[in-house]
Amino acid sequence: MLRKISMVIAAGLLAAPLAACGGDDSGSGSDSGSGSDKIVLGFSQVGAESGWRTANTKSIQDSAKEAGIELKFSDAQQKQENQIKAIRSYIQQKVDIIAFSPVVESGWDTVLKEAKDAKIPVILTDRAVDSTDTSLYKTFIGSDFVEEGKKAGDWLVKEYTGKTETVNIVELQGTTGSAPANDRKKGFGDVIAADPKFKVIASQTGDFTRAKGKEVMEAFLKANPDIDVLYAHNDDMGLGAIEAIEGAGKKPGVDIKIITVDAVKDGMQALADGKINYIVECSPLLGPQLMDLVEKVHAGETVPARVVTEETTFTQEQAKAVLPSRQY
Ligand code: GYE
Repeated sequence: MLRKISMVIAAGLLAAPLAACGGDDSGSGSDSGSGSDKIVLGFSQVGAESGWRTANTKSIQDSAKEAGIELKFSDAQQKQENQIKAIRSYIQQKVDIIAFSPVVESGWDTVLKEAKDAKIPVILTDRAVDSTDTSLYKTFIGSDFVEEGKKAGDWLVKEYTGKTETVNIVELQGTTGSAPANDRKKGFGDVIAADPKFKVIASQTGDFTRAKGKEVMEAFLKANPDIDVLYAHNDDMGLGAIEAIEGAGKKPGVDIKIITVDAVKDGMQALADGKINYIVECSPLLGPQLMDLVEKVHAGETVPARVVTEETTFTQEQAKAVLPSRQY
């Protein structure tokens, strides 16, 4: 009993910081339980760490508006504890559906069980959880990150076909413990393992941010005079690393070849400018499909357990061609 009361108080206290982070975005003034027949969706976003994330947030907010779904939105600033608090607050507010992009893969079972007990369906977007009980969520919509890592590795293998010298690779990993960091590392590693000339000489997290990407690349450059390739798990870290490479008097894209993932506008511009060599696309425009799933789940329809986003890859020439019409 005591626990229950303190939880309610904690949830009440939470309402203020949630609102301060952009909070309820619907502007409609209606809330759950007020008799409005709008579907109320509570969405817990990872943060605002990258261009990808900004585009993803916009896609979700725009498409909720378009679909007439009331969106309660909160930004967890890349902290799992904030996401858990937000989810608990949505449970307490009795939203119709909860969707979230889990910052890391592990540690969700308890809060997901709480949502299930409250009979609030959960949809995972963008990133996966490692819960073995798949009844804890209805569906998972997002990219195949292992496949993205493989595509990055495939390009490298092709680029160095016929060459025998060692290729020294440094890797900037995404947020530690996140699905895209784990899977992009794995997919890439599996492909390049087929040829011993590829050597990953340093691999560290840059937390998916530009600032961290720059900082870690500076350290890589100091410790390793002979870097041939940078594989960055997203464009933002790659863009930060470009600054570090230029700062060290080297030419990104030429002295050090760069492969990144995402294909946001700034990344595509650097690719077109010859500073990045190859980008594996990861689409952040998940909003329309998410709203579609929200409506179906709310109506009690069966939805596929997994919805995989379709995506492509870009060379420098392809980037030049598509840049003018790029949405994000
Ligand atoms: O690649 C990165 C972002 O989860 C797919 O998160 C997403 C990743 C994306 O910070 O830029």
